[in-house]
Amino acid sequence: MGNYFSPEKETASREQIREWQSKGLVDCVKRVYENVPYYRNKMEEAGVTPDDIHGLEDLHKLPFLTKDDLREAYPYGLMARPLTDCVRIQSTSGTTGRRVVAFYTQNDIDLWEECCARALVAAGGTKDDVVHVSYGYGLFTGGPGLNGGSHKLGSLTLPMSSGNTDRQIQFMTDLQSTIICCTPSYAAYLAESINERGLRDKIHLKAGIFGAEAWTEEMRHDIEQALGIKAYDIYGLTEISGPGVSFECSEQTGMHINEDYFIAEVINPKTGEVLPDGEKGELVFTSFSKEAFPLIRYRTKDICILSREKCSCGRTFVKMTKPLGRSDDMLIVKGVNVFPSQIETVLLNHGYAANYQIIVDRQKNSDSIEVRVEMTPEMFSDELSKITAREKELVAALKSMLGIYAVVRLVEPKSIIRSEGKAVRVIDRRNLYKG
Ligand code: DLL
Repeated sequence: MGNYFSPEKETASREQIREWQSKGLVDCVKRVYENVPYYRNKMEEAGVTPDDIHGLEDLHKLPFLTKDDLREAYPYGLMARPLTDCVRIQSTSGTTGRRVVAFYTQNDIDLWEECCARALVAAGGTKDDVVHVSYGYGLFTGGPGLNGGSHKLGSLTLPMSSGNTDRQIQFMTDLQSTIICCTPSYAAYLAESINERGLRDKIHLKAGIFGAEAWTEEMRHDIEQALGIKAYDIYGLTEISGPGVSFECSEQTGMHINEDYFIAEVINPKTGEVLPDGEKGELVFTSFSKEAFPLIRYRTKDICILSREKCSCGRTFVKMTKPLGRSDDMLIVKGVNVFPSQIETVLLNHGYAANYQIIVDRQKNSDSIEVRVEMTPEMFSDELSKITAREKELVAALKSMLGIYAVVRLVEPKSIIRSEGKAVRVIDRRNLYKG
């Protein structure tokens, strides 16, 4: 048994949770049907109206929502409340087509921050902790989410944001940070930097809350050893609120989904059929409590397994495994979501053909991305300095499109192996999804 931020919610009976979800769903469907023409059209196309939805048992009648819907409805088309009721916008990285913009009322922010506070408490956090938030702040949800959760808990919050490792370590030692929140890759990098500087003894960390990208059990072990902490996983996505959709407890065997706010389903990504607990499939969320931007049956593209087995922490919320892969081609590199199509767009816009390869690797827990692209025969006959200049130009264009640095290598025409079937454009050497 442990401590909880919202004990009455986190340990509620399954019947109670089902009742919250049923009532919330019925209410949410009515709200979106009345206020969001996009939803009304979708429901009409599927031949379903709010009168058909009496509770959780009718969820399967509702159509799925995908990233394509979000793109089509960008930016305001899925809002269920007028803009004047909203107090915040968050967004994912990516080009307009891929970018997700989420809107929040004050209530939506409160709900989200409560989820993050629960994650902090599950990791042993209390109001006496110094919570060092090194997720990025800004449009990305990581920094604002954990920052808000830490405030809700009453902990002392250090809004460090990412980068400037020397300053991070200095604050960490001077102000005796006890909980660190960042991506697992950055945690590994911080751990390495701390140990290199011989400062391990000056660190007071006891726990870390790491998410936003896939990481393995081996990586967890390495970080725990290097920093002398317990490392907890946290999951979330901008569309549904941000970090804290689910979080790990002391058992560290999967993440509890905040089911008083979100309904989780796992489906067969090919057929859309709902799968029973224990089976692997695509995770789908219904954020029925959200006011400004509630999503019904949103397909996350994350592959995982749900389990409702009793947890020794006492929480009754369903648990999801770490994401075991994705059903689309999105990569997460240095914590940033990258679609190969974004890279292709840059290449084509700069006069290259679509003969390229993206190589993602992780050395010493730090991600790298290299783009190899074939020159046209005319470019190939250019002098070296011109080729180097072209590479630099692509590096800058990719940085501006993706927000991260990618190595660019221009290679000889016809040197990238042609595939007889689907082109193998991405080589991900990280092996991230082995659990
Ligand atoms: O990454 C929110 C977040 C911030 C979660 C900080 C945890 C901590 P997005 O940028 O919208 O939101 O990316 C969402 O990231 O669909 C997953 O594919 C992936 N992801 C998030 N958490 C994890 C995790 C934030 N713990 C996408 N393990 C999701 C593996 C994760 N993948």
